[in-house]
Parts: sequence; C-alpha cells; structure tokens
Amino acid sequence: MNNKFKSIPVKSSEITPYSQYLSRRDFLKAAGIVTGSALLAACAPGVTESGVPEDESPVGPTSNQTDEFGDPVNSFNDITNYNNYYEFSTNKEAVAPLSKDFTTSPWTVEVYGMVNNPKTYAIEDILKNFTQEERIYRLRCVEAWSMVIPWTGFPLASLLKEVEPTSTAQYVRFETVYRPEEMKGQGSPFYPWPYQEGLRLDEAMNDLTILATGLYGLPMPNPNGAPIRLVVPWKYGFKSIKSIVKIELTDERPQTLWNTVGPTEYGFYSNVNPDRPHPRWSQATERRIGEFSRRPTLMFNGYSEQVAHMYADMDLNLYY
Ligand SMILES: Nc1nc2c(c(=O)[nH]1)N[C@H]1C(S)=C(S)[C@@H](COP(=O)(O)O)O[C@H]1N2
Ligand SMILES: [Mo]
Repeated sequence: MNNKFKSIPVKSSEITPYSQYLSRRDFLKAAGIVTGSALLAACAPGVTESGVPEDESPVGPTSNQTDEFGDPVNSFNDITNYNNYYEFSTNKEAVAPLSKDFTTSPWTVEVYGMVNNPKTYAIEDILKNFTQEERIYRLRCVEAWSMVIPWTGFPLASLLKEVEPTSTAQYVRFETVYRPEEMKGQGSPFYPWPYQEGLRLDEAMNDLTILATGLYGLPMPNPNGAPIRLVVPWKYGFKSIKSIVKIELTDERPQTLWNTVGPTEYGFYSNVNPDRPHPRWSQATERRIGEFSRRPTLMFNGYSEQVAHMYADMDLNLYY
C-alpha cells in the first residue's frame, strides 16, 4: 500500500519553542510582515489595520509542516480560536474564552457494550498505553471551511482491539461529557445533549481514524476537545466528536446529535463529497482558513485511496 499517508513520528525540532515563537512574532511585526493568521483575524477585534494583533500575548508555537499535498498546517492561533464546540457556544470565536477553565482532569473513558473486555480508561493510562503519533490531517467542516491540523493521537483500532468487539458488534457510538454547569451551551433546548456520534465498525477500524490527545505537539487545547476527541478526516468535521467519555460497541446504528436535529442535512455517513450539495449550499469548494480564494473540495477530503473501498457498494448520493 502507498505509504505517503502513513503516520509521521513527532519531530520536536519541527515545532518552534515558545521563546523563539515570541521573537519571531516581534520580528514579523518589526518587519511589517502580515502573516496568514493575522490576515484571517483582520476582521476580528483586537487587530490593527495592518493585520498585526494589538495583543502582544503569545498564542502558541509555530510549525512549518505540511500535509501530503504540500499545504501548510494552519497556525496554532487559527486552530485554537476558530472552533465549533456548541457545548460552549455557537460563536466560533467565543469557544476559546468560554472553555478556558473547563475541567479536563480527572477524566475517564468508558468502553463497553458488545466487547469481551469492557474497560474504563483513565486518560493517563490512555496516554501511557497507546503510542502517541503525529497525523497531519485536513479538517473539512460541513459549513465549507477547512484547516490543516497536526494532531497527536493513536488509531482508534488499537483501543478497540484491546477491548475486543464481539462478532455481533457492527457500530461504535461515542458520547461527549455532559456537564451543563461548565458547558453553558448544554442549557440550550435546541440540541439533544449530550453530543453523540457514530461510525460503522469498519470505519472505526480504518487506520486513518484516530483518537487525538493533542495538537502542535501540545496536550489537546480545550477548544479542540480536551482531553481526547475523535478525528475522522474523510468525513465532515461534525463526525469528529470532542471530549469523549463513552465509547459503546453496538449492533444498532447510533443516533447522532446532528442527524436528530437535521435528518435531511446531516447524514450518518457524511463523507466529504463535492458532488453532493448540502440542501442549503454547495459543497463543491471550500475556504481554507488563512487563504483568500476558495479551493475545490476533494472527494473523501483527499483520502479516497484509504477509504473509498468501504463504500464500493453504496450510492454516495443517497447515503449521505
Ligand atoms: N462535542 C462536540 N464535538 C464537536 C462539535 C461540537 O459542537 N461538540 N463540533 C464539530 C464540528 S461541526 C467541527 S467542524 C469540529 C471542529 O473541530 P475543531 O474546533 O477542533 O477545529 O468539531 C466537531 N466536534
Ligand atoms: Mo463543522
């Protein structure tokens, strides 16, 4: 099999330390250079007309890594300040401040249902027992924007093999923590909390499917679903459920939050497909955060080689 999408071990040398990051920012500002992330932020408060943030506080590390097509990873600032996380807010810029004090320790993930070895994992054991590797993936939101994100994590398959799904298991159901005291968005009656998602067992076992525990070589930031979230890069972003506390093996196709809210808009499969428009907008192109012009959306978000075989007998325009 082609090797180019295989995981890349984390090279800490490729992630600029905080101190160097600060001086780079100062340098860019002095040189009058406008970075991609500064441009993106140009319509947000706290940014001068030149696109240079007024706020001198550090926003994180930098990286010159790319995805397998050579597209650069998005800035740490973009990745951690432009988020869909409805438990905190439906406003993407508000998620970071509102999730700042979210409690992510202690944290356990219960794996149960149709398995021979049900197990409740403490997050520390997950980090210790499963080798963490870096995966640079595109994330394509159903709203037609995208980013490239350097995740750290491990294949979901490694964890599933440990609990041993029984021969009757056909699906995996995931559940986000329900903690309305800390997550004010969970007070909204418009959504069936807690957030739930699901995959077919073969999709869950695919090597591209990971449980992510960090990004940019750092522990998972709260706005991105700390301390552990799913990443399924060939599906629309809402399938990649955040802050997971339950993983259930089942023989019934799981209900998902978005399918319940909009059954004609958010299908169970929701594979990225430029030829199948959302009922209210086209999916043919997307806006890469940090870029000016739109780019074409790729079938399966560019991961056809790894995943198309799983849908060989499905009409992808019917099973959305
Ligand atoms: N629990 C939970 N998971 C979630 C969401 C959410 O609102 N709640 N939003 C989803 C959507 S729509 C997207 S596009 C991605 C965004 O991930 P990011 O903020 O890390 O880029 O998370 C997904 N996972
Ligand atoms: Mo999304």
